[in-house]
Amino acid sequence: PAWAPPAAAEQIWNEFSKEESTDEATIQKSFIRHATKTLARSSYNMDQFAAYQATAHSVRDHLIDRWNATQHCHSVKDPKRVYYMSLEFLIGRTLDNALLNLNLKDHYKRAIGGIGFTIEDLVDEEVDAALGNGGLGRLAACFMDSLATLDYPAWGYGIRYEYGIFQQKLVDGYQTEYPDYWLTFGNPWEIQRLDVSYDVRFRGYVEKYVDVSGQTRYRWEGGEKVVAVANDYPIPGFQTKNCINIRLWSSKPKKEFDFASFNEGNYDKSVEEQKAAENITSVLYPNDNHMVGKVLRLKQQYFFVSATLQDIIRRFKKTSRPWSEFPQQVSIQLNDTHPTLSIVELQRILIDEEGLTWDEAWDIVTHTYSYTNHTVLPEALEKWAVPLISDLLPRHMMIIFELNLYFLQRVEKLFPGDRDRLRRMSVIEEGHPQYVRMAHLAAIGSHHVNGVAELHSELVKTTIFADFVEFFGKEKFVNVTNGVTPRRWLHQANPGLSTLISEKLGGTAWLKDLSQLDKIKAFADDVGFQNRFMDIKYKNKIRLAEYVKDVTGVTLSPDALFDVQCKRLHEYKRQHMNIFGVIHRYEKLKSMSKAELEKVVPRVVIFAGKAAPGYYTAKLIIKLITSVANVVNADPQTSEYLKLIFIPNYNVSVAEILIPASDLSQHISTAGTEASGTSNMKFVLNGGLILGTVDGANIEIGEEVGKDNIFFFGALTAEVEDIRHHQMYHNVAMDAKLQGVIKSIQSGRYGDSVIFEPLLGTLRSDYYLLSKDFTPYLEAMERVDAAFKNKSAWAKKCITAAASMGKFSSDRSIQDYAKRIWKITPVPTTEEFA
Ligand code: 9GP
Repeated sequence: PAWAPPAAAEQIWNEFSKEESTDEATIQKSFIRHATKTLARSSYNMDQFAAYQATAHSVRDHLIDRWNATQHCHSVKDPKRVYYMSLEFLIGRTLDNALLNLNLKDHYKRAIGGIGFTIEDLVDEEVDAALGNGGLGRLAACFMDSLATLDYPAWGYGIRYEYGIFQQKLVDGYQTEYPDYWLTFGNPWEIQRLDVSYDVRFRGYVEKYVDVSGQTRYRWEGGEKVVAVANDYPIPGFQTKNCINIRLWSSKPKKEFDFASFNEGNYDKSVEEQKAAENITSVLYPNDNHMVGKVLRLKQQYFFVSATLQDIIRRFKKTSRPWSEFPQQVSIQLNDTHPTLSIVELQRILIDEEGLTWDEAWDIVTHTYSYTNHTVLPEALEKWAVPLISDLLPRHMMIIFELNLYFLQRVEKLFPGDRDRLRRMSVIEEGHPQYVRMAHLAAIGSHHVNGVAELHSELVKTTIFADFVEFFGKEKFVNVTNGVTPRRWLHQANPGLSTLISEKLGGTAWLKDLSQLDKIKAFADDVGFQNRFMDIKYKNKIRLAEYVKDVTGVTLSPDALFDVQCKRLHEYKRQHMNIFGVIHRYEKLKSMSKAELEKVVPRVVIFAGKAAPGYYTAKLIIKLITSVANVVNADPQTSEYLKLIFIPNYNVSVAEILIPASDLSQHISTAGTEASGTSNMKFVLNGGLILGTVDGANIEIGEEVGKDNIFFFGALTAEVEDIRHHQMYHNVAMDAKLQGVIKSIQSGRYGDSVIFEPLLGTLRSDYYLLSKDFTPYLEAMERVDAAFKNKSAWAKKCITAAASMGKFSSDRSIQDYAKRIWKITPVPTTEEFA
């Protein structure tokens, strides 16, 4: 270490660096100290937001103490660490989660109450950290919670975007996007580390030279440099001292501004470089499951990769181990292909800067990385134009060509003369221009490739990586089914249900071992328990109804069946099938007599989700939903039986209100398209049932909860290709009920139908099989309605299903990764470091 306290001072350090106690007076003192000293406020100059900030700073002190202890412990014990590299972390709010994980909620409730604020109000002041698009980013956040909770020595690495996912507002029923400047009033949860910074180079040229031993070598020179600065985001585990870190990089200019230009009077030019550098981490790309090949995005990826690797290598070098031990100390997980350049960058550093041979370096690389595939949708698979990479990263492009050559030579050896196979497996897609296939690069450079649910992992092996399975063997391709953290998605989002479960299981241990939920099944027939369980659901529905009233003005009855589909808008997720189903229901209600209407199960259909700003069809689906809602909600004849809501600006905090309030949720992707889904797990965990296709993790949820407690329908994955073929070449007529729905839209009942023609036009080729699945979908809905009528039987289904969700904790996913892929073990932060 650069400095050590003199012996006499050590005691002072030990004494004054201890975590503060959590009695009421100490918390109040800490709150007021932060209000007055950190925020420069006073008792006559406080408001709710300042109170949130003061509370956050006070809680942050606890996090930092634990963070320091954890890092100290890990430095001393020097275990193998896992580095989770992700361009997205969809964290949401932190205050409530931190209080619960630190077990300080009640303490702060009392202490803050004593000062004159209500902790629930303060929690609501926080702006979401929305540095992700959807499932992939939220999965990364759940994984961080599990890694911390299970005491694994782990770091998350990401980008500190100044603008997270855009804010969605509805204007005339259309989605409009507004920037999400989440840092306007600062972010109390991050620790800026101006001392932890690295240079990142772009462009330039490659120089060939002969080193002292006569070896031909290359070095990357020139170009422009920007600086990456670290911002640390502490992530506390639940009921453990362990507190891990997500390190988020922000970009800064290498030199603040060009003084020569400034003196010559070129004021704009003098700050140009600064602006360009800061742009790199300015905004999150808002595409989910869709690749858009923008230079700035490639820059973000390399910037992220370069800074992260420098940081990992600096830490590795502290212990002076030989390079050959790198894979024993370091495991790097690539969350999708977004950070795949990391593979090339490590190879470059090892051969160009550290002087290793190609083979030595490649051996280290391929024992360090593993890669998670999250989709097989062709439009989502990343590929970058060769000229783009050559321009931005000339040395990397050389290395990619070289490693591809060596790889294809090995393929040629195993399958001599099989040219089509070489073409299929190449990292380079031939054409004008050529492209780099990032998934191939990731698979070649990793020791394991995993899919995110059983079906998806099988599809990975039989579709995009079929040739790679033949070449590498099937052991390299594994499944790790996704999971969700029960701390945020049950304990925090649904305190009523969490309390009930803890009461029945005699404590909160189940929150760290979700398999214990199974014991709740014993109460599924108990009418008293059923009533309490459903009463909690009812209260959650009231909470949601209040929220909906607030944001949309529409009144909902909590007695109706709450039917929710909230996720990114995408044709493969088929929100349009849902809205077509709503139209069908509405038309049917309109044709019913009073007596018939009285037998109907009242239903509230709720949509939420963002569409990528450039995704025209997805945005039209939103417009259709809002247009139908205007008509349906204003119809006195039916409004008692059907309400339709689109909740704007879906995010983690909205999900926390929405999910615990649902009776039914829809996960209705065309079979084989949704890799896993994770909200499906959250809904069932919170006592709701699924209406879904035989896709992604729905299948495994079905296996756990039993076929009576899930509503499946629709074509199977194995049938999809044949159905598409048949539809294409055999003039198949559209499903009659769907035709009826189209007619209803075209009648102008929901406004000028011309605007919906492009959406209806997609049904001509019907790639996502709406026509084939529509009648089975409506039939499944009828089964739902019938089941909901029997209150006790419905409660039993919900209880049994929720109690069967033990498998879907992200703790289980993380243990799978740790044991089978990363080969790391827990390192609890012991008392001597605290
Ligand atoms: O579409 C998948 C989703 O099904 C999955 O749950 C999530 C987390 O594994 O990843 C999504 N994939 C992407 O966002 C892009 O590959």
